[in-house]
Amino acid sequence: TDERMQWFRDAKFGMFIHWGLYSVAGGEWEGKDYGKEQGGASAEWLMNSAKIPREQYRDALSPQFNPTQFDAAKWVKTAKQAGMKYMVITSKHHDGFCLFDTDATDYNVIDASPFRRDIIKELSEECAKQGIKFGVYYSQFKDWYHRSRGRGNPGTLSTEEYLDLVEKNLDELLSNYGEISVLWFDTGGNDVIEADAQGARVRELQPNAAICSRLYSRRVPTEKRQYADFDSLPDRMLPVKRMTEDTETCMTMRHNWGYDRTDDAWKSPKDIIEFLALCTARGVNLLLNVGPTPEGTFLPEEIERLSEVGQWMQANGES
Ligand code: FUL
Repeated sequence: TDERMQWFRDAKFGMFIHWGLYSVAGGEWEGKDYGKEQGGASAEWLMNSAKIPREQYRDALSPQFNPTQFDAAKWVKTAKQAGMKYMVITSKHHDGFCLFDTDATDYNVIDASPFRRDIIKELSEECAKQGIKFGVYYSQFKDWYHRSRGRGNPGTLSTEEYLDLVEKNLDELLSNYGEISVLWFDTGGNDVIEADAQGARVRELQPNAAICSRLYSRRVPTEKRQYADFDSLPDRMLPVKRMTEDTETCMTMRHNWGYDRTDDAWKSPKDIIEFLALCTARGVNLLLNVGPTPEGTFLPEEIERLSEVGQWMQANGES
């Protein structure tokens, strides 16, 4: 793992992007605010928080997903200027909607949205072009659209079919987009065999990809997390001592990860810079999150913070 993970150690700082159908809703459903600043779950949890039936969520939001101002070159440039060395985007979050072209489900940006552009393709190509590493977040366990959740919530797929979908999605993500440097799994279940199989698939198709420990449930002891290349700490957590193992923490710029229309709990540029400095001192990578708008842009507040971080990085010889 040592050689394989060297880039990750050197990188220290990356951009996290939460973007999907939930961005269109911006934390609101039928006039009610479900965002985290309201004490609820984060905006990308809307489908779950507002208990929206899958067809209703899909039919309301997917026809509106048309981020015509999306410009991969601009996003990657903004990340680079902030001093970030890698980018990780939600290829599929818990709502099940895929931001990439897939043959395994119609619930994707090409078949189910007017946008019809493969976001993962455009970003992966731009990252390669501009020389930063590219990775994908993929919610392997929670999928409120496809996976059956017991009685009254049948899902479109049985467990077996769902695992098949995950396998196909992984094959696509790991085969069609050049080098994938991070596979950011999230909130794994307790089934170690299932997780190991997914980890093994990643290792097989992209031997150099760094796999996030959230492939496994945190209840699975560390020594049994065979395919976890780096430990992903709970959001914004920092260990008290300097880490010698590969570790990453993530943080968002306000309360919500996905775009939220009313969240104004912005962390100050100073807060962010201090946290980054602390992360670096503890030997922990920081994945700093933005939640782009439904139009496909970063918010002015995000751009301002990223640019201040970039100036600080430059002043400290870290560009
Ligand atoms: C959590 C998810 O449930 C949140 O929606 C978000 O993606 C955060 C980074 O990880 O596990």
